[in-house]
Amino acid sequence: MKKMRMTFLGLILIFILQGNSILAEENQEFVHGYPSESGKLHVEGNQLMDSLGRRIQLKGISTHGIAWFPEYINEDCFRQLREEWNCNVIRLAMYTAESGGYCTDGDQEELKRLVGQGVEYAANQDMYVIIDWHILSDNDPDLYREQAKDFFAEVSLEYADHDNVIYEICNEPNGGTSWQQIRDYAEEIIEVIRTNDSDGVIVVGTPNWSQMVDQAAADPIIGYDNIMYTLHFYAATHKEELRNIMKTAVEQGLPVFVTEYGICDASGNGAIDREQANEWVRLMDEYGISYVAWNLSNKNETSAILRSDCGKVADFVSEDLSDSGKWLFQMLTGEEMTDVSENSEDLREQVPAGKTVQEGNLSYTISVKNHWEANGESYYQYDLSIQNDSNEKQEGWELQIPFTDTFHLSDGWNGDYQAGENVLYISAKDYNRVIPANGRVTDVGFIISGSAELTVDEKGEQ
Ligand code: IDC
Repeated sequence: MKKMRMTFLGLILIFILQGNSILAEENQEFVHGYPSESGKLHVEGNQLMDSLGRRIQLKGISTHGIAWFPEYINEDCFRQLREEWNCNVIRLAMYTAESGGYCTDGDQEELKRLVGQGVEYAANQDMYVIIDWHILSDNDPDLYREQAKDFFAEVSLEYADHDNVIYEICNEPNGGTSWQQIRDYAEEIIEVIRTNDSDGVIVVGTPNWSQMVDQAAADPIIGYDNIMYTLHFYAATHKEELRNIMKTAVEQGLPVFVTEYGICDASGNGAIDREQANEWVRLMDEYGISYVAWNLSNKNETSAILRSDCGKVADFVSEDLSDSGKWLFQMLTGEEMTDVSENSEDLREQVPAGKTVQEGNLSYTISVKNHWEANGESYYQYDLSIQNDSNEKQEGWELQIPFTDTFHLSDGWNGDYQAGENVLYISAKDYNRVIPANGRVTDVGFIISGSAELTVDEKGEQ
């Protein structure tokens, strides 16, 4: 009897231990690997794996349509996304049917050239890259099946030896296209790709704008390795119900890849739903699902990560970002973006102390608050304060600051700025033009860039 009890306890112990090991496995971290270390990817069960046999999670951003926004395919932009935004993947969205689409009126050679550049820049910058056959208004991938076969035959031949390439063969089937139809198309395209690239990861779209992963889970493609299935969501439209569909499909063993998502509504516009967005991120992180945000552009729509008045194509600072962009940066890095490029060289120690210039009743103190190197240029952030030394209020203030060299004014606040040759003119804003008796105006500042020796020209000082 006593022995029996021991055995029974032993059994309980074994169950507890097993339970723990299952839990431990579920909680296992997913690596955020880059191609130089993680190498060629493959799929095991429902999980994307790296060449070292670790469970890997990709997180990054998608371009907008490359026919419309080709300018963001540049290496500086990719470098920043990789180094400062921690993106280990970028998606190249090539629309097939919209204006400029690959299968309609687009310039096919130019589009392939852009894809080629994107792949190279991603490889140089140590990122995975998704070549996205972006069907949308064409509903059913079968419509341009022949073109898709030719395209994927070409790119898979060209990039077969690129370990960083992932093929996405039909962005979002819709308009009632069934899983059977998609599967039929997919099998033919997979066969074409496999002729050249025997094991590259291929992502297959699912019905209803790549939402019905349950249908794929019920009837997955068999006979090929390294196949994943697309789920897309827009957090202000798709919530708990779609999350449950994703969860169930993954638990049934389906490898799901979120190759596109937005935190606004499904139009790519409208209000942001942070709460839902965070729920999605939490779930994807829990299951190690990879995710790619829509979109890298300055289009005037909520999902664009850049403000529409941002004309830059790289070296973005926080002021260039839309609310979606700020959210994305913070989600990917765990930090808010500062205006000082993270990998720029911080030269704060060398910053000289402020100097004061007296003009009538006002004394202006100018000091370099920060100094850093970025993009081969020296940046200087100046701080300006204006002290009224008299017992009477003063109305209006202005200052000319001569510099030793030419410069570029990159930002300025709480003043009106005008850059002349080697001289910066600053005057009051309406709200800070009146300085009370013995009062002070502060928080005026600007950023200029130029040569490493650039400084205030004391000889020329007015
Ligand atoms: C949208 C773009 C928009 C463009 C439109 C083209 O944001 O600027 O005019 O496509 O028809 C998707 C699609 C993606 C959509 C996006 C937002 O994959 O192409 O981009 N979206 O509507 N699926 C769900 C949302």
